Formats: sequence, C-alpha cells, structure tokens
Amino acid sequence: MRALILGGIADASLLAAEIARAGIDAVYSYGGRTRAPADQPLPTRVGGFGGVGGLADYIKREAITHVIDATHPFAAEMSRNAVEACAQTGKPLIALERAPWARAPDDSWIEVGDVAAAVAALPEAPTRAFLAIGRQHIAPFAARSQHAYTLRFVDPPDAPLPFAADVIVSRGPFVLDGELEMLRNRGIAWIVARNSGGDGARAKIDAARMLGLPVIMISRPRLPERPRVESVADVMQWLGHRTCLGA
Ligand code: 3Y8
Ligand code: NAP
Repeated sequence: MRALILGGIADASLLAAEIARAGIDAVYSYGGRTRAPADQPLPTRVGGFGGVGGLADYIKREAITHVIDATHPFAAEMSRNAVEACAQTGKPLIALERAPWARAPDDSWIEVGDVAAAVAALPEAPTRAFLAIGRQHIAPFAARSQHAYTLRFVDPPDAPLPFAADVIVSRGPFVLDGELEMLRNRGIAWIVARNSGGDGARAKIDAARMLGLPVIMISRPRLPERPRVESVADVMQWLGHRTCLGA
C-alpha cells in the first residue's frame, strides 16, 4: 500500500500523524499556497501536479495505491482532478471532508453562492468589514471600495493590494477571545467568510454571534460524487487499519 494525501488543512495534518503512526507508506502533498507550510511526519511534496494528466502520471510513477482527498472544501479544482485521475488510473479515492457549519438560531447569516454575491451583499453605506477569505479572492471587493476593510492572510502580502486595507498576517487556527478582541478593537460591523467547517476557523463565527454581527457566508462549491468521510478514524478504517483514536 502507498497512500497519497492531498492535504493543506488541519484535518489533513491529523490524518498524516495517524498514517505515520500506523507505519503506512504515504506521501503528503501541499498545493504550495504558503511560504512555510507546517512540517509533516511523512515525505512531503509541494505544488501542482499539472492537471488531471499530471496527477494520473504521478499516481502511476509513484506506485500510489490509495488517494485521500483531504483538501479544504473550497479546493474544488483539486478535488475534481482527484476524482478524474483516480477514475483514469483505477485507484481508490476517499475524501476526508468536514461538515459545513450549521447556522445557529441567533446567527445572522446572509448565505451567498460565491464571492461576487458576497460583494453585492455588503451595504451601500460605508462600513467596516472583515474579509476572512484569504488573499486569492479579495480582488472583487475593489468594486465596493467605500468600506474600510480588514483582511487576514497566512503570509504578508507580496504584491500591492487591489484596494486600501488593513492586513492581519496570521496562519490560525484561531480562538474565540482573540477573534472577539480583534472584531471589537477594529469596530468590525460585517464579516465575510467561507463555510469551511472545522474548528480552525469557526471562532470568528462564534464571535460574530456573540457580538450580534452579520456574517456573509459563502457556501461551498458543488463537488462530484465520491466516497466521503468526516473523521480520520474512518479514513484509517478505509485503509484497513485500526487507529489509536479508538472507534
Ligand atoms: C497551504 C497549511 C493548520 C493551519 C491552519 C483549517 C484551519 C487555519 C481556516 C480566517 C480563515 C482561509 C485560509 C484558512 C483556514 C486553517 C489551517 C485553515 C482560512 C493553511 C495552509 C495552507 C493554507 C492555504 C490558505 C489559502 C487560503 C486559506 C487562509 C500551512 C495555513 C482563508 C480559507 O495567502 C494565501 O494564498 C492563502 C491561501 C488557500 C484561502 C484562499 O483561497 O486564499 N488557506 N492555509 C495549503 C497548501 O499549500 O496546500 O501553511 O501550514 C492551512 C489552514 N488554513 O494546519 O492548522 O481549517 O484547517 N486558511 C477559508 O476561507 O476558510 C482562514 O482567516 O478566519
Ligand atoms: P484549488 O483551487 O482547488 O487548486 C488549484 C490547483 O492547485 C489544483 O488544480 C492543483 O494544481 C493545485 N493544488 C491544490 N491543492 C493541492 C495539493 N494539496 N497538492 C498539490 N497540488 C494542489 O485549491 P485552493 O483552493 O487554491 O487550495 C490550495 C491548497 O490550500 C489546497 O491544498 C487546500 O487544501 C489548501 N487550503 C485551501 C483553502 C481554501 O479556502 N481554498 C483553505 C485552507 C487550505 P494542478 O492542477 O497543477 O495539479
């Protein structure tokens, strides 16, 4: 057995630790979005494969027997490529995908389908908005430059921003007290977030509820059907290994 983990988020790191503990031969793959991604207890590769064909070639060349798509729910292109490449090579694929956050009764969410709809959902009158969607998707907000924006990136910006904004450089995972303090100190009145799910980014959603702030919540892209589990233990079972996590 040789597993390929398409990683890049906290759950994938937890899986890598279990796979290493089980002594399974595996490779961890980052997309190469950040300057210094977290170390993994497995051989690691960084960067794209070169589309579906590149991934299929990699699977064959590296004698990969199992593919685990543990990428972020918004990493739609990678997930689609994995479905296609595994179909072409006949290798089994499973997705480790955390459940989306469910709106709580006292959440004030405006649910939208994409970034353009999120921009349109902001008020006309100037306000103060926190965009917690990384750097890849902020350019469309230049159309609403009347607002005072706070952005949060993993790495310092390496190019001029498409509009004036305050930038917080922090890789997370984030905690409630820190989010409450940041939102209060900056007088944030609106939050734009993606429904990532998981614990690493939900603190801002809980803080928004406590402060009574509206959240423009971008829902997840549609992905092709593929086997999907929500826990590391389920992936280990799929690989035929019991895990020290129990269950
Ligand atoms: C490179 C790996 C860990 C580290 C943390 C999780 C938690 C924080 C929530 C906010 C939202 C956002 C962003 C976010 C979360 C964790 C986890 C998670 C959101 C790292 C990582 C990589 C990336 C890539 C990066 C994206 C960006 C997205 C920032 C490592 C730290 C906004 C997603 O500057 C950039 O270009 C950043 C790009 C893709 C989304 C985007 O589209 O811009 N993640 N994040 C992965 C790779 O190269 O393959 O560097 O060590 C992983 C983490 N990101 O492991 O505990 O959910 O697991 N990351 C979003 O919308 O939710 C932050 O600020 O409140
Ligand atoms: P994406 O748009 O779906 O991927 C675009 C291309 O990046 C893919 O086609 C692939 O290139 C390459 N790629 C993405 N993930 C890869 C991986 N793990 N290993 C090797 N190549 C990868 O993905 P994204 O939204 O930019 O996310 C990039 C990475 O950041 C992913 O690993 C994801 O888990 C992580 N991340 C993303 C988010 C988010 O909000 N999007 C949040 C946290 C972490 P080729 O076609 O050349 O193979």
